[in-house]
Amino acid sequence: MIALQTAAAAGLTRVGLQSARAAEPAAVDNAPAIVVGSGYGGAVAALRLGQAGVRTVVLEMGRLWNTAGPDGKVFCATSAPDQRSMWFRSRTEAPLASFLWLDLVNKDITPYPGVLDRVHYDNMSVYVGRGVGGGSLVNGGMAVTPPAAYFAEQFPTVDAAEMYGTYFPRARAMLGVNTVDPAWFESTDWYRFTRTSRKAATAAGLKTTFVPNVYDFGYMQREAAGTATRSALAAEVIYGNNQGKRSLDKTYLAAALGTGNVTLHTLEKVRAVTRAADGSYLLTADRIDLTGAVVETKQYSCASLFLGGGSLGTTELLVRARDTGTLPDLDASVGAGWGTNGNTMLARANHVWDTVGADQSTMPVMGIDDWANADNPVFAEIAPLPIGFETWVSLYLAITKNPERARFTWDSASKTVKLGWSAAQSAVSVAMAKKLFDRINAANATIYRYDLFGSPSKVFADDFCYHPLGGCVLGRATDGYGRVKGYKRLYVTDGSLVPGSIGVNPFVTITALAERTMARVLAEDLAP
Ligand code: FAE
Repeated sequence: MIALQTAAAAGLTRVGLQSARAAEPAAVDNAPAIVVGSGYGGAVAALRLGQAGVRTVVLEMGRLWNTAGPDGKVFCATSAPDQRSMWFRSRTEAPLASFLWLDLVNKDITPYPGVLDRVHYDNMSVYVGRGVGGGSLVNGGMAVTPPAAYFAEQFPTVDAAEMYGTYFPRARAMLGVNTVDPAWFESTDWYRFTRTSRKAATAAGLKTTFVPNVYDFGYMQREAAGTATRSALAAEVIYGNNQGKRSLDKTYLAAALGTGNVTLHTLEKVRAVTRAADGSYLLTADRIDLTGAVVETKQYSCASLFLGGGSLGTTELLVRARDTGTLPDLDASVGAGWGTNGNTMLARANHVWDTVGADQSTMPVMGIDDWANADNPVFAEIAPLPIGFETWVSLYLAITKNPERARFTWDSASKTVKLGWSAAQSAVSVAMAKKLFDRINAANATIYRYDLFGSPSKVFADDFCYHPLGGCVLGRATDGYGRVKGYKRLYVTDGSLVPGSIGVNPFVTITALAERTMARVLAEDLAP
């Protein structure tokens, strides 16, 4: 597998294995296939198209993250965020707003196409990755395969045996999934925080389970031994990992470029899609510079269009296309079926003797698994709070089985897409998380932390999520394989296919479903 080609500069707009084709064409740039977005869904599409010999262009609105900044690093430190941290912000917006109610976390920055975005809707904001690799650049790397029964409940028309026999294993192998060495886990200071949370869960009679990750645990052990440059052990995660993590630019996308058939254009945001009389798709994309100014508006055309802009990006494009009349035959269900995967963050205060340690790895490796509890299904990831001193805090990302769903709609006045999520819908997740953690607090005689999520004494972070899912749900807005209803050769391959909840961290499911779509589409629709 090769590494991504070195970019000449951060503002580079075109990367290929061979040298980039010469000048930008003045008019329409044609390709047999175009992929919008380079997260999990987009990366799988690009690789499988490239391997099948289909010349493919990938359009990504974020930048390529392979150029060192003035500090010699590609990504900035979490503790000292600079312009690289967030997508066109003048101040960072970290998930944990405060510590001891003090605004110690967020910093003023210069607007720039940074790697983490927080997209604000009414009552809900959504964290997403921006750049070549999408969410894989900023996420916690937890690579979880959902319980088969819940997968079947969410995807009743998908052959679960084929998913678990073929596509989940294929996805895990390509993503480089591995597990922490249990003996090292039990002995290292870097996972004391996890062991302390496990002890509290066990005291409440709850089950915990190890969770795989795409961070290279061999590398992490070398970090701990002092023989490798620290990344997960240097608090790096939400603004990017400089080492250790097998993000998509090192796996699927590197392999896609290695086919020689895939070209990647960065800092280009697709804003409109329509169809020409001959059935090809016409795309309008704004190319921005590092200040965010639109420096060029480009036109593309392709016979086959693969949408991998993520739940927000893909759904926004399609809702806009349907409701402004550029793709009027899209199904009425486009925009519907969106959920937060029941995400709620919270923290507990441990007793003074139950330390969590000043040293904390940023890669979670364990969850409290109470999903089988029909009364209150919750899977809670034991999350780090790596701020470099003892806090006695146990932090969690609870994934609850919240059945609430919302719809994206086109607002013609503001020319934007709105999300109809309400605070009452978040309250459903909070109630489920609270039920589980009240139990843990009762068993351990502990309390919640009140100082981490802003506004006086907010215990449950109910206003943001990391797992946006749905909007173009499989089998509703598309057929059973991601082919968009109403249009030939238009496909969705990303998290918008998942109907609002999958019960675990979602990227393995998104990747496996994309593998399934690509296998079917290449065999049936694009066969030579
Ligand atoms: P995604 O990875 O978001 O990729 C979409 C790409 O398309 C992005 O690069 C966009 O910049 C680009 N794009 C969007 N619209 C356009 C457009 N119009 N034109 C051009 N480009 C566009 O989508 N999941 C896990 O399974 N395990 C974890 O540990 C985990 N931790 C997380 C931690 C954080 C902080 C965050 C933010 C997310 C986390 N997630 C985790 C969620 C996971 O990253 C997410 O489900 C996937 O990245 C979604 O994959 P998609 O392919 O749907």
